[in-house]
Amino acid sequence: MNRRQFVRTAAGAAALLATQRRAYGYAVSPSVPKFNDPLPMFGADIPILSPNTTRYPGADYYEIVAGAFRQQLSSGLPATGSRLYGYADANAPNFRALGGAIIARKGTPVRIKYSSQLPAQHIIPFDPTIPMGPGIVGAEQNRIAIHLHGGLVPWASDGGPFHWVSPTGAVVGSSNVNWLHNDANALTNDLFYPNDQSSRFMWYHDHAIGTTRTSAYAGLATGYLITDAADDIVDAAYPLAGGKTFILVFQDKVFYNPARDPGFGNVAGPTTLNGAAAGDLWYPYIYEKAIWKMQGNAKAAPIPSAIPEMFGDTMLVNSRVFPTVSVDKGAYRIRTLNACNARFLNLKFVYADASGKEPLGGYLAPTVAPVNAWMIGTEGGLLPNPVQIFNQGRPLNPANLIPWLQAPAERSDMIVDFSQCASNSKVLLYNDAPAPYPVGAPVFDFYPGAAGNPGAAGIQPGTGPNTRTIMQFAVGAAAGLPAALPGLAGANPVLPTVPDPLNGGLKLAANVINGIAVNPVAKEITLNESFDAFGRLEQLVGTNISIGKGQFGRRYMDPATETVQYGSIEIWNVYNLTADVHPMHFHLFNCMVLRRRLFRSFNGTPAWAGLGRGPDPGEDGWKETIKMWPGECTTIAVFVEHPMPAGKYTRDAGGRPQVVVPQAPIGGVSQPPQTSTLPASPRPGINGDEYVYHCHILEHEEHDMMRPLVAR
Ligand SMILES: [Cu+2]
Repeated sequence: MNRRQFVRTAAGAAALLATQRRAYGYAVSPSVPKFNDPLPMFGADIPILSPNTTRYPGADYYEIVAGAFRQQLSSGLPATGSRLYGYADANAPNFRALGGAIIARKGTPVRIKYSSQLPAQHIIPFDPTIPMGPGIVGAEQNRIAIHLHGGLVPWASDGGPFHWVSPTGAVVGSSNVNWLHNDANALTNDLFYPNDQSSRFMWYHDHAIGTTRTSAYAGLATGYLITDAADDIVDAAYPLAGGKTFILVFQDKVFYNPARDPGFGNVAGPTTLNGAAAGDLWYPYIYEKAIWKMQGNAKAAPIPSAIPEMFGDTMLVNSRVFPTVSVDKGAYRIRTLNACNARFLNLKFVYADASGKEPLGGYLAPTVAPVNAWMIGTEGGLLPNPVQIFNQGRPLNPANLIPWLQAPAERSDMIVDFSQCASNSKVLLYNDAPAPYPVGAPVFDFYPGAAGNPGAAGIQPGTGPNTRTIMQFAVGAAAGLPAALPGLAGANPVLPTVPDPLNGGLKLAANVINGIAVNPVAKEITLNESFDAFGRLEQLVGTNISIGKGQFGRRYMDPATETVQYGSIEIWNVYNLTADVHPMHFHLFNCMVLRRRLFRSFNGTPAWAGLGRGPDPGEDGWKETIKMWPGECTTIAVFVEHPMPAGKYTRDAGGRPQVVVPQAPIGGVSQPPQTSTLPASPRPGINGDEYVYHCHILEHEEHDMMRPLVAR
């Protein structure tokens, strides 16, 4: 049985029934011209915060506020702008989409105090019926929790689901502890990031339970870059004009078009949207049976309702709709982030036709542009060696049609060489990943004449909606930098691996690595699909122990089942019993892909279908967001480092980590340092340090594909 056959026979592909839509169906965005607007650049158009370096000597200190604002995201959208959420410097708030980015240096801690100015009512319909834990009510739709995605940080600064605070700080989630503040007005809204990680492109985004998917969609997300000496060498080889950092953040959105959905501005139920205007963000709020599977004779879902996956119809890069950027005929270092809620991106470079806006050769057989591209890093930093992704625009391995498939939350660090492209040509960044991935539903694929999409007739060439033509590179005539690949060997060491002839793929090279014994007991994890009390699809994570009726899936609020030890190496086997690829994201630790292996059936143990295969190209470094394919067991090696290692941070009598915080002088009088001790999580049943792991399809994460991760 191959992957596709499994998908066909599996018990529940998420969205296969899309043959008709209601008036308020999915393609509601107005037509917006493509490639008219310049690509915003981080550091120029998108604010990068400046640290206060004197408040806590030796650390970069930031005060960040989350707020609502309006900004025009396309010259083709109303000048009044779209209503958005974002981050800004709390002392001089200048809210811009994706604003509040941070550049950190390895070895220099970052401290953050954060607060919320969000409105009491969310700008995206709020569904209180998905699990949110005790004591959380709709009036706290403005709560926030800042999670540093990819950060090796003490658990109390992880910004997990229950780390949220309300705007005044008067109400906090049950995981919030006050350990860094020693002043009289102690609040629990501060964070400590040690930054003892190699260079890597991370991001921080909201993670408050019940509003993660909607607050991230509304805009609470931006970049967080750690640099180090190895990174400097790469940057020196690829300087960009003005010293700007070439980052591409991809998002799919829907912009409200009142002609298509008159009801959106006044959604019945717990939330009304207080006058959503044309051009504001639109988000699905009705569980449409015509699109989503529903259990048997289930009663109607509430309105507004959570939905299984949010797919936009209009693509943004760096907060701009279908932008364009001029490049020389040379090589660039480009870091990317898929910040879509649910959409996978299978990226490639294609030539544009004479209009410059549509793919030459059409949508089904676009003409590749002769771009050479190498991946040099992913979520966990630099790879052991550069991996060529495209040769003259074509996959290096002709059988691999998805060499640059980016799931939500995945990042890539790329060297992209336009030198072989025709002078003054237009090159489009093109995506043909089905949505949901990998089966796909035509209703979520937007381009002129899109087969099977009932909204395609309204899509004209040169305009959105469109989810295939993401952005345009306007290639000039001048020669640029050569693609001189950096030597990466030794910059970011990985665990040693060897081929595993018994199982296929790779295995760790030894039972003891760097003095650490590999835990001989692997963790057995399952990814599951089920239905909730309303008959709605829900995704779950479980172990290989049945909880009855052959079901393995557990909910986030169920007791923790995964505990890891600091300073350990473990093997996790994750069996995907669903029909979707799930990008599983692990807080706290990085991991390495060892093997993916098909199984025919799973009843607690797998019946294998042959040997497994090793990691895909570009997966041979550290990762924290890993694609888990349907019908496969993905085996990963997990390295659990302590975010505050004993050699650098002291311990109290009970063995709890401490951070000694230098204090700035007050009125010229030097102040003694303060010692802050990190407590264990107060949440019942955790009995240790509390993290989570979850699918990074945000609608899956919140309903309910997330589990506690306990570290001790
Ligand atoms: Cu998922």
